[in-house]
Amino acid sequence: MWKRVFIILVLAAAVVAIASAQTTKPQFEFKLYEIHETSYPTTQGDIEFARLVNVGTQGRVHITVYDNGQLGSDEKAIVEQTQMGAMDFARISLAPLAQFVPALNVLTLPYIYRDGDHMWKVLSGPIGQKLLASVDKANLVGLCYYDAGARSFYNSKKEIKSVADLRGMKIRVQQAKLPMDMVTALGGSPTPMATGDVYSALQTHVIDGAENNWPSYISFSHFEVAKYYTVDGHTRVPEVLVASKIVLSKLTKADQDVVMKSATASVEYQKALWAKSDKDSEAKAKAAGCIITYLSPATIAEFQKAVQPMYAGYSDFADLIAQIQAVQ
Ligand code: GTR
Repeated sequence: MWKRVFIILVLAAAVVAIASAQTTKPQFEFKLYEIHETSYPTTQGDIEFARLVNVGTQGRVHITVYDNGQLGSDEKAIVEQTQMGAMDFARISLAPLAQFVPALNVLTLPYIYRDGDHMWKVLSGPIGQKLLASVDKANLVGLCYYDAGARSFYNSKKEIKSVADLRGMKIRVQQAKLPMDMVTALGGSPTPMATGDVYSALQTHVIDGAENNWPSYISFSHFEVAKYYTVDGHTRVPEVLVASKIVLSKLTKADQDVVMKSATASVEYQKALWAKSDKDSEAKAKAAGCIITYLSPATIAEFQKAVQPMYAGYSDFADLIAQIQAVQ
């Protein structure tokens, strides 16, 4: 009798062990694209997101972050791959993404936000969340925004102290129409280019300069080949985490919810890392001997005035622009 009970107990334990092994073995193995190196704040946000998804789905969904541009350094091409389901998840800049969903452009207009707090009120409020959901039209699922601070100009030639100093300068921009129009409005000559090509283009003087936030200026090593950085803060271009709609639809509704909630839960973590990296990167640029030009409010006003005519080009979104500017 006891022998039989013992055998039943052993069998029951084996069944439980097999069942729990099944829940820990992933049903889905996904790839997440990221251009930045491992310690960069967006990569750390991606890693936290992937961890939360794994915990929340009890191991059913496993996401590997492929950072450092291992899967390519052209974000526009990555968006296309994600639309087709060849890439599962991607963390990309909103500028190339806006090429596929035009209304998103308004979030990247020069000087549209008073400061970083204003931008976050817009992004986490109804306007930002509606725009994030609208990437659905491009066969993507918008998961969350991450911080990318403010972008400014840098170059290898000279200090830029006024709008006039930009005249005729060949400036690399992201592969999108809006930043091209912006450089034109400021008197420069825009050159769209994939991220991975910028360092050598600066080094070989194919371009005179580029524009980006402090952490990218340092982590892409652009400071080595373009030592003049002018803090004009012309745009705030948020980062976005997207999923392929085709891929996400393979999950149960409950697991899709876990994915959405995990993305939202990773935002504050990324923002805190961003704030630190922004300060540290500015300090690194100083320590490396970069020539940093801080502009007076009057000169910033000149930059704002020069880009103002661009707003007319987005008159289809005039209401949206007004709503963004009105957010307090
Ligand atoms: C960075 C952004 C990257 C990439 C890069 C660029 O700030 O995080 O995703 O878009 O700018 O200018 O190419």
